[in-house]
Amino acid sequence: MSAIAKPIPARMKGVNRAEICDVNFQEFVRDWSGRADAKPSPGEAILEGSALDAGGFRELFESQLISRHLDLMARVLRVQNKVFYTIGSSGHEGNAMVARLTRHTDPAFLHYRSGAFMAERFRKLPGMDPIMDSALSFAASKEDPASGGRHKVWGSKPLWVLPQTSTIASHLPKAFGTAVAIEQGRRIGCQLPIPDDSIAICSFGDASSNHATAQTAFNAAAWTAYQKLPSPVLFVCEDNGIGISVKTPTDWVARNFRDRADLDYFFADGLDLAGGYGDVQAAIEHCRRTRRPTFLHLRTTRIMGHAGTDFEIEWRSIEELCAVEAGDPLLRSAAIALESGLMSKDEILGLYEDTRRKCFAAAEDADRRPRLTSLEDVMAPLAPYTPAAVKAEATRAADADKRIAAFGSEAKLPEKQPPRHLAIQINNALHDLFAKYPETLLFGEDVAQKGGVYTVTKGLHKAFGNRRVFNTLLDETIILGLAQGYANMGMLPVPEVQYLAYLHNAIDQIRGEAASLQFFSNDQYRNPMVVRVAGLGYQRGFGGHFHNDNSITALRDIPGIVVGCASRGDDAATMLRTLAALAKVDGRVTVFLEPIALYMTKDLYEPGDGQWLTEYPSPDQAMTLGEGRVYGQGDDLVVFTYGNGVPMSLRAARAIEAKHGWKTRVVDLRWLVPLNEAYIREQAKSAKRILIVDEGRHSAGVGEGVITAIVEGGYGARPFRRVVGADTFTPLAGAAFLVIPSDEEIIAAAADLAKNRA
Ligand SMILES: Cc1ncc(C[n+]2csc(CCOP(=O)(O)OP(=O)(O)O)c2C)c(N)n1
Ligand SMILES: [Mg+2]
Repeated sequence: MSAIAKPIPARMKGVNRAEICDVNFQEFVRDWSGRADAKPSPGEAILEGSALDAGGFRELFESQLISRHLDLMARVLRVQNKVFYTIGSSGHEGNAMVARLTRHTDPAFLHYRSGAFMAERFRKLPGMDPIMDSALSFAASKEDPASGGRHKVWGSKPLWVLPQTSTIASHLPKAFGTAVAIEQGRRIGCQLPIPDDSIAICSFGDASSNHATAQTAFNAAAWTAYQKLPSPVLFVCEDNGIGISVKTPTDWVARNFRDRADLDYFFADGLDLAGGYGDVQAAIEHCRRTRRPTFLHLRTTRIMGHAGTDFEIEWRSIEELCAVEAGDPLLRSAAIALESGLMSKDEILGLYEDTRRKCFAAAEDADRRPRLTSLEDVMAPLAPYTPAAVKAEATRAADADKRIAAFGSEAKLPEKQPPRHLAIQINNALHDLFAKYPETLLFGEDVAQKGGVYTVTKGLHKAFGNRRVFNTLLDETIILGLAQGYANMGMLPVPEVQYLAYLHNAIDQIRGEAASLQFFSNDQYRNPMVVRVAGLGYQRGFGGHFHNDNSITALRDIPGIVVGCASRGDDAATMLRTLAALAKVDGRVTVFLEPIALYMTKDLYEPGDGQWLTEYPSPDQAMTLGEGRVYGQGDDLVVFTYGNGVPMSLRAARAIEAKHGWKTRVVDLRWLVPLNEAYIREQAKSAKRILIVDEGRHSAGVGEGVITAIVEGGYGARPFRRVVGADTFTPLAGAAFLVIPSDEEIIAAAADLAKNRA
């Protein structure tokens, strides 16, 4: 006999699904007609056979209700402009079980549907108020303890919930990185900020589990476990069967993850606290005990659409909508409360209304609190810089005995050696960083035994061992995710991206993630790092585009980061000290851009002149952020440049002086992000003519920034020319040199300026 579909009452066909779910719950409780057991004591199983006791159930149920009423409140107050976010947690309230069964010191990287998880985690510390804290975040209040009003985000410093961006899946690599760091920190003797047996928790949706950034984290975790290395990360896939409007194929998540090698799969029903609790517990205990990556597939549903703006009624059938809403986990929780005899109908409805009242009262209160009203306030946590402390830290030498141990003997200290080229001095500076900071880690592709493809990291592995210098799997996203993880656990990561061209496929880990953490957490969380990137053009006999990439623009517009580019060995050493100090003192994300073509360059003007070799600066010297290096005193022509442009411009300047009789000055900017506009103007002030030599691309490159600084400084009337890379990819062999500036072009640009008598 075929089932006869029940007619859907008119009330249920309404447009406002939040109201319908709200009424559904109340009607469900009122109309419940089952038989109640005798009231259980708090320590008794909530239902026969359940791993959850009655006391625990009650708290979880309360957390679920807080989460639900925050959602309902947001829908009502959004239209009054008191709340600015309506992506809810309804249908996902089972994630409170994960919070209950983990510790508040287990770092959590959460999906945006984590209201119940948060409410439950708030119980772990006394005196905290999940409703008010959440309301402040919904209201974008300056007093929002998670982000200071910058983002509606689940976050808490005391509860170890690191705020996440809205980019789905982008948090999985750093969650994995944090798990690895928990284990590795102990091994290198670094004091962790959390207990040694902590695990990293990471939740995300079913659709997000397909994302490349998620997949690479699963892969990296499994790759690690396969080698019997620990990575205690709990991946929680909150499977509601849909991503905005795209359905996940039935059983896809189970099928995709159930049998993955070295990713241990558990399923739990997140719609049923009594039924799901034991399975959630099993997954968490497994992760903590075995230190293996664990995949918890948590069944959820999505009530009230993707967000307040998603009118599901317009694109889904009413029958389907009603069926989804009938699976509301709060109906199941109410039924458990009633069946078990724990709560009466009136108690449940009383608690429901009481929670509603609290959420609305908190939201109204939050609406009266101050919001961010000045640009200065908004940007305050973005790029902290305390120059005196940075200078003091950068010029603080490592203990003499540690340096001697790092370099082998006193006689081998680099400052006692003859002048050397860039690659050697970077290598020396890295040794020094390792001697100075025992929490430094260097990792990337081929950096360990081989010492990098250009031998820049040679000897570090031998000197400091596997635990501090190691090869990663081949994935830049993971390299940068690891960096964030180590930073979260108090270490100083120095990840290497082998070529600038390969930064681009992973750049969101800097742009969206690492660089934004300080901003979105109101400077409560920092992930300091020094990212080494080898790049730029002019390599002879090797290359093509991918080894000669000159796209610096991708880094230029990332707010808050620092990018330095040293063209000679002594500058590299003093710059690295400052980058590390910026990371240590101010928590900054810094990038050290290494010009590959200058690694081995020894001569400047003539073969054999050795003029591009430099002495190693003593360890009490450091470069000030933003300060360039000036060659020559002249004003007839001032050349602004960086990287390979520096030696080229110096050579060209000699020819230009000879030809035009001009006294020149070549300014190596050294710091590319942020550009020091005041410094550029100072240098431009007395210039009679200006040349900008920029090996990056024509569009949106460093040169554009220099010109803007000059023009905005009021010096735009000076005759100027720009010699700059073309807007093209770099071809192979000799043709590569056609697309980037040359000595001859610089000389020609000066000749052109000479014709300009203005
Ligand atoms: C990288 C990225 N692409 C697209 C989006 C837009 N977006 C936000 S949520 C979402 C669907 C996510 O679905 P799922 O992972 O199943 O989570 P759910 O919302 O169902 O809980 C999409 C496409 C995004 N935030 N990030
Ligand atoms: Mg989903």
